[in-house]
Amino acid sequence: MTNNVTEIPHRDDADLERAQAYFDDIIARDSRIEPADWMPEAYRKTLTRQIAQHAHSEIIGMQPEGNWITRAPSLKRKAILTAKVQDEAGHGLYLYSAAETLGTPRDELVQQLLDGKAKYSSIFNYPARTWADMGAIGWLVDGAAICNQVPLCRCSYGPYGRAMVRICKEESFHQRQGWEILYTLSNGTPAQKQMAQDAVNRTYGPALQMFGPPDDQSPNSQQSMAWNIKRFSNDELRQRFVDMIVPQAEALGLTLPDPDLKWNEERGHYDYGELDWDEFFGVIKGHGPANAQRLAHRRAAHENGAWVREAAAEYARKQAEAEAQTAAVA
Ligand code: FAQ
Repeated sequence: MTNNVTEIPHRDDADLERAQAYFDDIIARDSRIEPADWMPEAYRKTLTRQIAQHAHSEIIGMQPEGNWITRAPSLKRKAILTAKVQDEAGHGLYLYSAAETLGTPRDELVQQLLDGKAKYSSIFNYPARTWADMGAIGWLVDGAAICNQVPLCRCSYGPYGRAMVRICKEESFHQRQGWEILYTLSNGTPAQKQMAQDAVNRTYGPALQMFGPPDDQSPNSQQSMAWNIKRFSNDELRQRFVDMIVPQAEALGLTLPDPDLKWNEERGHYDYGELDWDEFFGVIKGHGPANAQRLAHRRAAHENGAWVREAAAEYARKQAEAEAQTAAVA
């Protein structure tokens, strides 16, 4: 759904009220806000925060798997993993573009990440210890990402919702390839099966925490849901994910490391145990096992890429100069 809405310039209080009423009407009709539309500053701010954090997560999220490309066990596995990591880079780029439409330039957003001021997903602050982690990341991390992101395809902000459609399609392939790695290991030697189980044990809790803090500790959820940015609360999506992965784990022949996990007939959902929220809040404050390493690596990659940015800027300058000269002659 799109609107052919043009920006309503607001000059006085009455104009502002009309603009706000127009915005409220678009949200009430479950239609879409586009970059040129008027929007409340708080809406712009929360979207810039969420989309930029999401973009940073995709970019930092390349590291745990990127580390394993040279150690993939076959040419086929290497090709698949390379393609997946490249997809994540692409997701980061669409998302920075979507965030830029809200008015903050990409280099400013990237600088916030490099300065350690912007958050990115907690999950990427854990090391990937064995090849089986590639399976667990694909199955559980991409699986959680899909569960969280499919509803975002209906986000009220047009550029974000549209970017999510393609991202979700690619994440589905990522989840399948992870599941298939684990399935192969689980049906391999006892040592391979144990490696798969250990990776699932490591990844399960942090993957469930990707959905964010519990609803009663989530300061942004209520307003984001009222604005149709988020469609479900953190706990609702976490529950949906748990219900989805329990039968998948059974099909894999692996167990999920939660003694409290059991079907609740009355609720029609699986009950699951309390997660370690102290650990989560520590990780998002920068104290996870790999936070420092991830940021150091990103800063080094950014510095190494300086010459590309300089060359692109110089090329653009020369093109503009040539166009200006042509225009002056004509
Ligand atoms: N990690 O009030 P809420 C992927 C922050 S992409 C770190 O509940 P909100 C693909 C939150 O930002 C994974 N920080 O916040 C892939 C807020 O910060 P503030 C990323 C977290 O926004 C796979 C504060 O805590 N996905 O995996 C986390 O309403 C494999 C309070 O929280 C997205 O970004 C966390 N887990 O809900 C790539 C999806 N949770 O206010 C490579 C889009 C919360 O201090 C390899 N984002 N925080 O700045 C969202 O859906 C939402 O932003 C939530 C958080 C659900 C993440």
